[in-house]
Amino acid sequence: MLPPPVLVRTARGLWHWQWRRLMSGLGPADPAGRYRRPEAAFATLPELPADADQPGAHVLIVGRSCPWAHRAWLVWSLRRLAGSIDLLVVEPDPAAGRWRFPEPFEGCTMLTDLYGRSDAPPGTRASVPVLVSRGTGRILGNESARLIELLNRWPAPAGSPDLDPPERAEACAAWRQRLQGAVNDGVYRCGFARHQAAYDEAVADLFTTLEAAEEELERQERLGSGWLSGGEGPGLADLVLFPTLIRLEMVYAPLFGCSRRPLWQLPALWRWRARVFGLEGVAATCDAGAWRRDYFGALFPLHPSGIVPAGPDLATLVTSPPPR
Ligand SMILES: N[C@@H](CCC(=O)N[C@@H](CS)C(=O)NCC(=O)O)C(=O)O
Repeated sequence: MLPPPVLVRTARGLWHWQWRRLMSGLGPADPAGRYRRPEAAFATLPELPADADQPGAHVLIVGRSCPWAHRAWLVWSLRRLAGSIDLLVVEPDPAAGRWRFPEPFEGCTMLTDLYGRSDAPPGTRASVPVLVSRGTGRILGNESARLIELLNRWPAPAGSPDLDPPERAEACAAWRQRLQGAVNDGVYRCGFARHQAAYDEAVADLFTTLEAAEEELERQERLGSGWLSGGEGPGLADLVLFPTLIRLEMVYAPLFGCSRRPLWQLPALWRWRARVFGLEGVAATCDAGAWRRDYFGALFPLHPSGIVPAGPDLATLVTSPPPR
């Protein structure tokens, strides 16, 4: 027998109230219910340290599921910085909502311990990516937009690409600026919206920008390039777009409602995504199982059951041409 309507209404009202409280734990919102990303504590572009080329003197800490960490990992990988910067992958601790070191690092078991020792203001979110000096645990930076610029200037082996060459710097900067708000943060603005209008605005921004990227990539392909800011190889703009788009069908469409158009309807973007995935070292930065587990398992307010969906298989997103 169905419960009486008054009970249903009360239960819904209570759940909704509780849901709004839980959503505040995911991030702040403005009065209109639009998600607002908190500022990083070490947000300025760090100086290139004097011992930058000393093997192992610095450690880049990333988490597999984090798209902001993914962009730093991609730059580290494509510029072949493994000889000078160690990569450390932290694991999520969903019960505590924190990042945990696989084994103690600089005497810390949790990333919050490392941040606690730094000069970050109390209450700072212990986020990835973060670049630290080994031995002292000093944090050089934790804002991915700045870290990728630093990693692109980091001394690299001969033949490593410059991902932001002067001749495309202007186009690259313009795309990065646009993608950051509408796409990289845009998927979170969709998923963490508190009201329909906030979601509608975010999803419109997201897909308008993806459609603009589609047009630009078509144009670049006609010019003989396959990259967002032109040229013969990927630039920083490509590397900030990729972590978001590779998670689209797997996480952001089903969980955050980023589903206005399936990506196969944007065939130049689809081809571009496969092109980026095919670059040496990129596949190793992609762990679809971890993405699904971390997002569906940890974002309780959006997915209380915690059930992790089965697909889609990453290989089907990056190898096959889009359906015509
Ligand atoms: N401003 C940062 C944001 C990074 C960020 O939000 N990282 C998330 C994972 S995707 C995190 O580590 N959050 C931990 C927390 O908020 O406690 C950047 O772009 O580098």
